[in-house]
Amino acid sequence: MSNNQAVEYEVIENIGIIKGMNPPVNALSYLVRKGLVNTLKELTNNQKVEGIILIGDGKTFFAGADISEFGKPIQEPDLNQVINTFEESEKPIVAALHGTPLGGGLELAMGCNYRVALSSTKLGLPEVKLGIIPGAGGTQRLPRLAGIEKALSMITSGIPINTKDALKSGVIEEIYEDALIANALNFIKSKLHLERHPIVSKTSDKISNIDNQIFEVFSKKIEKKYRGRKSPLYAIEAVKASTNLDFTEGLKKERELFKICHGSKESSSLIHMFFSERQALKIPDIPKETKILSINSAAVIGCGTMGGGIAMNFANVGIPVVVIENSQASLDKGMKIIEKNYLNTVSKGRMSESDFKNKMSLIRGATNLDSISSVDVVVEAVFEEMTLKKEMFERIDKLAKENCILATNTSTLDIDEIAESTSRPAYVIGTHFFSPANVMKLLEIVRGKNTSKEVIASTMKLAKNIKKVPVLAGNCDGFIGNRMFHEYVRQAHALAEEGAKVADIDRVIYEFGWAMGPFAVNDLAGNDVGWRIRKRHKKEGKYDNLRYTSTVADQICELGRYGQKTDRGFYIYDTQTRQKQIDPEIDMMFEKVAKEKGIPRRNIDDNEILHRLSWALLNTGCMILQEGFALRASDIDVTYAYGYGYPHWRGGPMQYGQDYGLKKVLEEIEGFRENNPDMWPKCSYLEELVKENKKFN
Ligand code: T1G
Repeated sequence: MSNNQAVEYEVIENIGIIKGMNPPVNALSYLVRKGLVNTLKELTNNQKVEGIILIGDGKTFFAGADISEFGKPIQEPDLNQVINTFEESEKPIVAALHGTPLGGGLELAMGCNYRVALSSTKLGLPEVKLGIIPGAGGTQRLPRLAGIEKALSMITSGIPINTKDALKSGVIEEIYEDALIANALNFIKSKLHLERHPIVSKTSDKISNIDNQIFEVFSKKIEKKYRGRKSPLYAIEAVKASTNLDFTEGLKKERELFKICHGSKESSSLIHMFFSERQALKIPDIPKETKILSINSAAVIGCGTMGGGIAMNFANVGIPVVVIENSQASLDKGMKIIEKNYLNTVSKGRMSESDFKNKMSLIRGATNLDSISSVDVVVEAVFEEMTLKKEMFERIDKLAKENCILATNTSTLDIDEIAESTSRPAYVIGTHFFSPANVMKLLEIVRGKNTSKEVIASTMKLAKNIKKVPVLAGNCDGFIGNRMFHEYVRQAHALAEEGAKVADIDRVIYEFGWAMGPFAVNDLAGNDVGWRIRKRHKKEGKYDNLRYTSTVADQICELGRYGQKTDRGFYIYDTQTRQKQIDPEIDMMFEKVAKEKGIPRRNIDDNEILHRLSWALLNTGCMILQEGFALRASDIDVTYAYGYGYPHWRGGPMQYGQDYGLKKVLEEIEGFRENNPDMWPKCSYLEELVKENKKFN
């Protein structure tokens, strides 16, 4: 029977079953909340009903509050009211969990008397990932169920746990392999004879006599791990309240802290990220029903750092992959690195020995290109050099089977030129992985002018399957990510030539929340990579007339200071510890170059460093949007958050600028342009947005 469209119920014998019907994830929207309360009332009044099962229809139990309602006035009943009604029910309720009971969903389940689950269920309180804390009793009920340590770990990380863990820590009572409803029916029937049923908020054994030191230890850990973030710290405070306040007061404290987080920039930025990541999957000119090519086997050409990492992505999800090198020695070396990477995970206890063996068995090495003849996708990851790539694609074209996706891992080269060396440009696409390729989540997918819709849709799907976050880019030099990064690094060099110290530039960026500053990144990636690209640009006549041309970057490469791999780059690295040390020599090199170029030196404050670097990214991002090489500003934000270590909680380079105010950003850019016209190309798209007082998309 239907209470409203979002909640239905039925009665089987003496048990009422309340079912959430809000696809795709049963988010607890207003209609669901209202439906839940009304349905419970009906079942309470139904004399025949002695016990109740709460379940979600479709792929999951309630996966949390409806995020799209955030920021709008709350329509009652709010979730706390719903949970109270369930907790006070006269008839026992079991929450039957499957899929992803997350956030408000798990909070609702904890308001029921019992919880049982299918074994594949993942349970969690991921609110900190949205810059908030659990706001419907999660910080008060989870510690009572699972203990302080488990609650702190789950709530501050936001990472869901599996059912084994949930059973062990007392969050659920039983696990089933299948037949959830039938099992839940038996479960609740077996409890009907009891006079009393457990109520989580009324228990306290697991929160008594807690040593307060645990909160300090967690806070210290969190401050380091989530540098700059506030919500995980508020979450700790809320959990602490469960130990020194009674339930009602604890709930009030949670609400108070929830409200602080709810209105924060951290939260709006992370929510922007959540929706942007999903939006990036939608390609306007590619209909949902586009045919998807199935990918059950893969080949990766090149088993260097990138190739090996790419191959691991396939093996990790059970796709057999052949890696190809041109000599047995290089292949052996590459395979050893893959093995070492996996063994590292095993030694940390994050992978079992049998899992390791299974993954390694999916990766086969070969020195002959013929091995690609039966695979569904080939990813070329050879040296970044056009002639070499074209030769390789000519050979791949001759050997690969019909319908095979031919992907290149180029980070800057022209996809169309590569595609022209084959007889099937419709099957050629860019798949730009980020280093280390087995870790970094971003996959920049580059469409050439002839890439077919099927190939684009299939590659986007493949990216999801191998657990990457895909963003579609157009075929311009450097695509989205590196085209912007190139300007960002050029700006960093200009700052250093004008008088900012290398270490100060990196410090400002690190303090802003990036994983590393631009010079440290270059040292990590290898300064020779950019050097090669600049040499190619020079050959192509690009940037010839520019005043800032990363002169010192070229000079240090001429000195063999390629970065961490040579123990010297913009910094000096300790061979053993990798600890970096400032090298005054480098700042002197910048000073010398400035003198030669006639660039006046001055003191540059942190604010100017941050804004010039931030707006260099934003201005280039706007140029990319104007030229149609990115679909939307939010795709650029996703690119930076998942591929470049940009702090998610700042929302990405475009959103950060928009939050600051595009009008102010443009005014500052115009000021910077007076000094350095060639670094700040005028972008009519940005000017138009400001003129019309509009926002991105
Ligand atoms: N609210 C609204 N929409 C949601 C949603 C939610 N909670 N979760 C997912 N969607 C949409 C999503 O935008 C997408 O839409 C579609 O559903 C499928 O999602 C009071 C305050 C559940 C693991 O943080 O982690 O409870 O793009 O592509 O890969 O304390 O979605 O198709 O139009 O991600 O199968 C806490 C967030 C909320 C869970 C499923 N809950 N969701 O992954 O599908 S805060 C969360 C997820 C809260 C309380 C607080 C995942 C998923 P579209 P999808 P999926």
